[in-house]
Amino acid sequence: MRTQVGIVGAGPAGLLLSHLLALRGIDSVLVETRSRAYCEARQRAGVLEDGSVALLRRAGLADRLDIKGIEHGGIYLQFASERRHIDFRELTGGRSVTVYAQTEIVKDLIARRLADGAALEFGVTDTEVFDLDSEHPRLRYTAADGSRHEAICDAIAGCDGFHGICRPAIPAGALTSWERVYPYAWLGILADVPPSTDELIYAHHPDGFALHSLRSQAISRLYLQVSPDEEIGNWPDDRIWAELAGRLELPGWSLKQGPVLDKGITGMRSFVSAPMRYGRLFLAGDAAHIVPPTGAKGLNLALADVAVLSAALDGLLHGDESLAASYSATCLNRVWRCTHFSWWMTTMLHRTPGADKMEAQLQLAQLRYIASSRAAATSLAENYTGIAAGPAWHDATKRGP
Ligand code: RFL
Ligand code: PHB
Repeated sequence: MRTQVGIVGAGPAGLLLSHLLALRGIDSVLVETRSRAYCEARQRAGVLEDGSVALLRRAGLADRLDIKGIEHGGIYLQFASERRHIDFRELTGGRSVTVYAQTEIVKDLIARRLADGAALEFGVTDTEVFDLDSEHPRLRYTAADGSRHEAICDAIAGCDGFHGICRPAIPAGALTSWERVYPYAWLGILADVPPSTDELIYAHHPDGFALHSLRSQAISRLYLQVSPDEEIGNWPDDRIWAELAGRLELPGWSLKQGPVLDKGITGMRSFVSAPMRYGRLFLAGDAAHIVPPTGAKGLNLALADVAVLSAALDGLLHGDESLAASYSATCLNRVWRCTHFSWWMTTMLHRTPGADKMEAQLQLAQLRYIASSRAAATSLAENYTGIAAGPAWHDATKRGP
């Protein structure tokens, strides 16, 4: 089989890339190990930067997003029994974020790719990528019916997440990676109850971090900091609600409780692997970098990577290598900014097991500073709503012509 771009992984990165390439008249084959139902139900991110919303609109993918997405003009930071609003619109000249679940983006993308007749295969096994430093890298996989296939490509996009096969296919000496594993995890629930807040609440608490998010006016999404070796079986619903109510408690406010629809525990790490290209294999999204979820950046980074990659591949396939050559550096600029922001939010808001008493005081000093200094609050707001990466902001402080 011959295709222009072989894409591994039907998460947001792989699906959006195949659509953006199709808009440029470039064909692709996209293979995914999981079933369509699994991909559409996997509970993950919920917050889109305004740049991500604009990208999805430009790509003609925002019909449902424009109806169901909920625009938020800020967040609440809660600490020392106070809840302080950080007003993004006011601080950043009108910018906002949109609450729209990753599950919905994935559903929108799959429906659109199938309607457009894309080569999209779920339930594949034994995916392999070869000849990465040649002009025709190959993608091999076993389809759901057991037949073995080989796609001869002009380029391969590794969009197969942190545990995928593409990054490990790059010779070890060609990559440098940086990693930090945090000594805590998030227990997340999806609950059939209207949210008890109009905007997200990020709460610092002596018992550990808590986050109140939402999926719609009827469905809440909440998270609790737990130990990374915690077992979900130790957390019956009553215990989860009691812990959430305690950590989010505020005089005059109460947490509405309801049936738990889904629950799970996720570990937290920061990870960056560079460069994001080896020969004609390009890595995008979680395959190349992971951030802890506290800054709500992972999905946005995955979408931003493939926006850059679609233009780079278009150039490469038409004889202009310049954007492909700068792909990794362009993306890593944004990746490192978000890696720092996510680390900063995470370490400011979570209780570090075994830390001395000084640590909580330093965290509270930082939180009070954000709540009282326009400069500090603006820094949080512009990072959360999304800094447009690229020469414009990189060079913003340079003087002269
Ligand atoms: P994905 O979504 O992991 O998709 C990779 C796909 O590749 C498939 N795959 C393979 N397919 C074929 N052959 C193989 N050998 C394969 N190996 C793997 C996998 O089955 C999968 O379908 O990566 P992608 O596309 O890069 O997207 C990244 C995002 O999913 C991720 O960054 C976000 O979910 C992170 N994240 C958040 N990001 C935000 O921007 N805002 C948020 O509010 C936010 N909240 C979160 C989050 C992640 C969380 N968890 C569970 C880690 C909250 C949580 C709890
Ligand atoms: C979510 O709604 O799932 C969510 C929101 C904000 C975060 C992380 C996750 O920082």
